[in-house]
Amino acid sequence: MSDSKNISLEDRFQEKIDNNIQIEPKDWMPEGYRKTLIRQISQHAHSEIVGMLPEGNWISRAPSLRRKMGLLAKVQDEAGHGLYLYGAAETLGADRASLIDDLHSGKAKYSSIFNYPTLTWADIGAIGWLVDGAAIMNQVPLCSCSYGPYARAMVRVCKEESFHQRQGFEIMMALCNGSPEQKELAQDALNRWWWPSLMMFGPNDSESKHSAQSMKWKIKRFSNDELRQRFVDMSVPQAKILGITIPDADLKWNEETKQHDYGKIDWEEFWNVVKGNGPCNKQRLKTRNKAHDQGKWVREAATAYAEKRRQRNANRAKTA
Ligand code: FAQ
Repeated sequence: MSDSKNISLEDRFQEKIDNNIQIEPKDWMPEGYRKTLIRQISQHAHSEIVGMLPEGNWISRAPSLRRKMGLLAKVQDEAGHGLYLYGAAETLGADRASLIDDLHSGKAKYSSIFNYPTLTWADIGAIGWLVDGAAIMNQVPLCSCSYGPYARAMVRVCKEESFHQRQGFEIMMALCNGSPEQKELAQDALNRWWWPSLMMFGPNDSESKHSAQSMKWKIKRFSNDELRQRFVDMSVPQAKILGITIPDADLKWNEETKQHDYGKIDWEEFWNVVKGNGPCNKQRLKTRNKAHDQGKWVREAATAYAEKRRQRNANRAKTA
């Protein structure tokens, strides 16, 4: 660290980041850093919450008690992730109720992937395998991001996502080792979820408006394209083990780069979904709004209980 007295707060902050010293809620931080974190963490929280819906849709139709228990636990985990993340955003001064209002009004973004429908049971396998797989690839580096509360929340989230990925892969494995019809369901799910999973990593680096600054601040540790490439390289051998084919005619091993080359992503589809025009955007927001309205009495009861406890503790403190 520099000991110059003239160093600006901003330079001192960047020095801490460069020296891998984590930033904590009460530390000085540039307004842009705070805003970027609130944006990313709240979008991430919203994704976890909306992300419960495509899979929640299959809890009542899971093919066995064991599958139902696994899926139920997974969906509950995603709710927990959303809550830790809203908590992390609050440490930056964000108001949870306003963030949630922004989600419900359609103002806030959440991951594009959750606007696709879950048509068959195999989609639950594909989500666990691919969507949780992509989420882990993106989130493990966040465990060492520069903002302490976000990094710490990610440690537990990643452990749980690993379990989710394994349960998804195991569903795919069971289907691929089952009847020809079951294997066909698995292939169909891979066909529909592959490209949207690649889109989860965000636009190409050349189009990613936040990446350069977020990487300088070590909020992001790798670029969108770097993580997407790792995901492709990880998934290809897994698809081989399952015996199903990734729907990309241009996918091939590149001996020079020691990576897989892959085909062109349909960015028009991606931006269309991000702008609210994907297959399920409207349905997802409608369902979230309905759940929020129906939970009003729970929030009111919890607030009344907390207020009663606060008063009781205050009275006890007075008489002690
Ligand atoms: N969908 O400049 P960049 C999960 C937006 S959690 C929608 O590259 P950035 C767990 C971006 O926000 C999945 N919008 O942005 C689970 C920005 O818009 P803005 C969520 C997207 O932030 C599994 C604009 O495009 N994970 O799956 C998407 O540097 C199974 C420009 O993009 C996280 O949130 C997209 N895919 O990089 C749950 C991880 N991509 O704000 C249930 C944390 C980009 O200017 C079941 N987030 N946009 O209006 C991140 O790592 C980053 O925010 C990125 C985007 C990489 C997503």
